[in-house]
Order: sequence, then C-alpha cells, then structure tokens
Amino acid sequence: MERRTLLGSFVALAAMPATLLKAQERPPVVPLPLATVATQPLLTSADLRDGTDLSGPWHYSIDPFRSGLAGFHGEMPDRGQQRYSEADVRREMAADNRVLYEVDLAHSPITTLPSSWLTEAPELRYYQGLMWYQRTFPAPAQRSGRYFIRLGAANYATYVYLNGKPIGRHEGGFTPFAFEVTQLLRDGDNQITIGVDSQATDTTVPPPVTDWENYGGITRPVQLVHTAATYVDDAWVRLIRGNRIAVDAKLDGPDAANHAVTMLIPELHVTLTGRTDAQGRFRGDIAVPRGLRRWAPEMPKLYDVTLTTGDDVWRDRIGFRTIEVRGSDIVLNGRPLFLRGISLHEEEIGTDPTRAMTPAAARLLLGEVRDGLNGNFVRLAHYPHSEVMTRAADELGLIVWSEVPVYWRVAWSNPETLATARNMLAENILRDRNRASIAIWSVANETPVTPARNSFLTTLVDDARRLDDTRLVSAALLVERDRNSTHPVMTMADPLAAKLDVLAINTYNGWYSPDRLTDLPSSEWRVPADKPLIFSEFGADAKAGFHDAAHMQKFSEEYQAEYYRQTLAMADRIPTLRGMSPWILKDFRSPRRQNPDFQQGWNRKGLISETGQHKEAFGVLADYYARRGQR
Ligand code: GCB
Repeated sequence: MERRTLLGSFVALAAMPATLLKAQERPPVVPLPLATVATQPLLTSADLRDGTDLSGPWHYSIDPFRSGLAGFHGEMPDRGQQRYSEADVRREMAADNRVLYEVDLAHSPITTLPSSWLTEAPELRYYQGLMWYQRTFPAPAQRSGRYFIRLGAANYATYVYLNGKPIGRHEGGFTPFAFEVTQLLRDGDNQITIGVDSQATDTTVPPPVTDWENYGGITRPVQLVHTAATYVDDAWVRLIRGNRIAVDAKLDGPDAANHAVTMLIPELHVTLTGRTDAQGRFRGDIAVPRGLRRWAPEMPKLYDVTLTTGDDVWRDRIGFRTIEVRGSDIVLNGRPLFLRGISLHEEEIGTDPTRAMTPAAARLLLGEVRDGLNGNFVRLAHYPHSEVMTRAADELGLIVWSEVPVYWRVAWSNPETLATARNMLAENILRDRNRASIAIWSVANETPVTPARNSFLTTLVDDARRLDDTRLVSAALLVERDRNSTHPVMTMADPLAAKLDVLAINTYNGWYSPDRLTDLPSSEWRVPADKPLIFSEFGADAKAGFHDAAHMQKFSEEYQAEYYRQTLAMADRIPTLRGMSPWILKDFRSPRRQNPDFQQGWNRKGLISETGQHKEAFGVLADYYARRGQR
C-alpha cells in the first residue's frame, strides 16, 4: 500500500535521507523499517476500532548487551540469540546435543502488559536497556480486510517481529505506532515478539537527564486492529471559523481514490457526503446546525461522529468548540477565561506506580483536579499522555495542555534529534486533533536560549501550526532574574516568545531561590503585554504528614501552603496572567530526589501524596480556584 502520501505537509519528513531517520545510535543488524508519520498507518481513533486487545500475560527477558539485535562483532545475531525465532528450544536441544540456545522466550517469566518492567521485580527497578516481550495469540478464524499491530506506546526504541519476521521499529516513548500484518497472519497461533530499549542517549528525546522516572516497557495497550480493505486511516473533525464543522479525511487501500464518503452526526441530524480525490483525501464542511451545544468545562458535550466509506466505518466522540487568543485574553467559545489548572505526570495514584493508565486511574486524577481543586485545566507534562487520559479530559471537561518531551538539554544541533522530535509532535497531534479538551500544543520545557535551540523550536512551532491551525502553541520558558535588585525582578528575554500564542513561565522563587516568601508578592514581572501569560509551573515540596508550624522548615506542609499563598498573591498582581498549572498534583517518582528524610526517590511537590493524601496546600489552591471561578 502507498503510505507516503498521508500528509502533504509532512512530505518533508518522508523525503529526509534515511540516515536522518535512523532510530538510535545502535541500529539493528536485522533491517527493520522505521515507523514515522510518513511511513506508518496512522489509524486515527484506533482505540475505538474493532480488534483484539493483546494486553495481559506476556513472557519477558532482559538483554543488557542487545544480543538479540546484533552479535558481538556487530553481525546478525545467530539463531541461539534471536529472541524472535519460533524455535521450540527445549525440544530442539533435547533432540540434538549440538544445538545451543541461550534464550527461550516461550519459557521465560511472565508479566502483565501494559506496564513498566521497573515494578516487575526489585532487580529491575533501575534496569535501563533492552527488554524482550513475547506472547502468542490466535488469529481471527475468518479473516477479511486488513489487520494492524498497534502499540499505544512503548518506551523508548521498539523492535517488532511477527511469526519470526521483522516488521518494524519505532522511536519515542509516548506516541502510538502501527504496522500492517495482513499478509503475515496465519491460521491458529501467531507469535509476536517486541524488543523495547529504554536507554536514553544524548540524541534521544527526552535526553537522559530529566526529573521523572524513565518507565521502560510497553506502557500502553497492544492491539490487533481490524479494518476493511479500504479504510479511513486519518480523520479530523472540528469547528472552524465562520461557524462551520469541517472534516479532513484520508482513505487507504485499493479503492481510496475517488471514493464516496459520508459523515454523520446523528444527534445533530448532520449528513455530509462527498468523494475522495485521486490521493484518497476528502475535505468538506457544513454550517453548524442549530442546536449544537459547544464543548466547555461547564458542559463537556460530545457527539458521536461516523465516517463511512464502502465497508469501513470510522467512529469517534467529538466535542465542538473554538479557542483563540485576543490580545492578552484566552478565549473559549467567544468568552475570555482563566485557566485554573495543575500539572500532571502520567503516573497513577499508589505506592508502586507502573504507568498503566486505566480509565479509572485517569478519572481519579482528573477528578481531583475538577472536583477537588475546582479546576478547569490540566497540563499533561512532559510528554504526550495516554489517549485514555485525553479522552477522560474530553468527558470530564478539562482543558488540556499537551507537550512533547523536548526537555532541558536535547541535542539541538543534531538533525536526527530534530527529526525525532518533529515526528513525535506529529504523532501526538495526529492522534489527538479530535479531542476538544486539548487547547494548547507545547513544544518544549525549560530549554536554554541559544541560536541552535531557537531554530529547533521554531521548526516545531511551525509544524504544530501546519498540522493544526485551530489550537494555540506555547512552550514552558525560563526568565532572567535581575541579580542587582533587592526584590525579585524577572524579565522574559526569550526570542521564542514572539513565535508563541501563549507565553508560559516556570518559576520557583521561594523554593530553589533564597527569597523570603513574604517578598514574592512584590515581584516584578517584565513580560510582553500583548499576549496571555500562564504560569506553567510553580511549586514547593512537602512530605505529607510532616508539620512544622513554628519554623516552617522546607518539606513541611506549612511551608508549601505558605509558598502557595504568597505565590498566588504575586500572581494576582500580574495584569496579563490568564492561567496557571502549578507543579504538581501528585508526588511522583524521580530518581534525582534522594533526601532520605523527605523524598526517598519521590519529587514531593504534589498537592497530594503518592497514595492520594491531601496536603494543606491543596486546600489553599482549591479555595483560590473557587474564588477565581466566580469571577
Ligand atoms: C521544573 C521542571 C519539572 C521538575 C520541577 C521540579 O522546572 O519542569 O520537570 O520536576 O521543575 O520539581 O524541580
């Protein structure tokens, strides 16, 4: 099937020389094609398609020297090291004493996917490297149409094999990818083997140094997706200027060109029909019907939408709303609003999170934001979160900031790193363009201003706008501090600001700086006056249950609560401030946080502990948002 025509705007990626798209520093000897938005099926909204969920028990086996990818002279691994071979190891070795296997996935221990291996066994807690997974599954007895193996996410570099044959690889730990397997499936049992390498390098995105747990593994579902022979590979349905609902779709398959397509929104009595062009693309729009209820936090209305073409039916549940910037206002459905938010990592509540975000886990976290904090906004930091989370945000009415892990210090001058980041951003946007909750695409977090970085991020900003002209673009920036002033004077001097719709600043005065908390409200913020500003982060650690009312030592609940009071008083004095997502809802795992009294491997800036216990500052922010919500 022709897969390269998918995105007019992304032909540039497809056209890049293969060397620029290479997945990692140690390319596999077995030639595995790299899946990118230009080469792979997109299967937009695949989580709602027919298929078989391959979650559940899988065998696993570590491979710290990557022997399953290459021999010790860099040659093709021999049969005894090929994790994906279909050998019956025990039988072959028992039958012939010249046979040697040093792996046997089919008899290796069993884990439950999706999950990270970090929580599987104590000896795996700090394992970063290659892990192999394997299981068998029965192919549907009566097969028709097309089949795809789709992974919601695997962290970080992934190698996929079916029935002993290589099918493809992918780079990036937080976005979905898929391979067609129609011709490879066979009757009865099929064997799938997946290698996942979590090792970050100086050229990966994110780089090795971050402030969160690098959860290696297959952390989102693996699905065998079924479609008709010609199917809707990508569709984007949204409200556009002029009060119209627009749809862009792309068919794939033998009948993709010049084919009839019908979009239905039954509840609104909308029927839109048309035909695809020679490339299998369909574009149409229709006046907004009377009676459309716009998606908003107070009423997160979603509509069932279908696109039918031949035997294929694409479905989604979609909300309709507009988001724009007017001067320094953020405007939702024509009305300015204040974003009452909080930041979140993709980590479920509990003592031993494994980054398996079930719908229940997502609702528990988002419920704390909406009902606990009186919030309307969530920053899904620092990478694209599970589609389970963005769907839950759609349903619960939370406005979302979505971002890619271009964090701190990536290899700005490396073209492969840029290609990786561009592909990640594209995979993220193409997965989630139908989510009404998402209002802001963020391209980076706390990155140092240099010419190479400015050019890297400008490319990402331009990509985001080309892929989606209905949302706002931002990045979490740093500010410069005037060292000579007696009170905090903060100036935004980042040239990227000019490229963004929303300015966003992370600030930790009073936590990482020696400022007295009482000095915070008098801080001066010198920021461009013509754009909305949000505080994308501020925060202080507190260990739940540690109290020190008298001295307010750092890590006490009292210090964190007072830090919030003073920082919120500071925020109230910034004329263009239009929202905030303090750092962070829940304490989260971070290997860089090793204070034995307070942290024990956790970043303690949560307003709730890892088990969900509310700290005093939770109430401070909840009260503030309750007051803000009435204005
Ligand atoms: C930041 C980072 C965030 C950290 C946080 C902290 O500025 O963006 O990833 O976790 O500070 O706790 O220091």
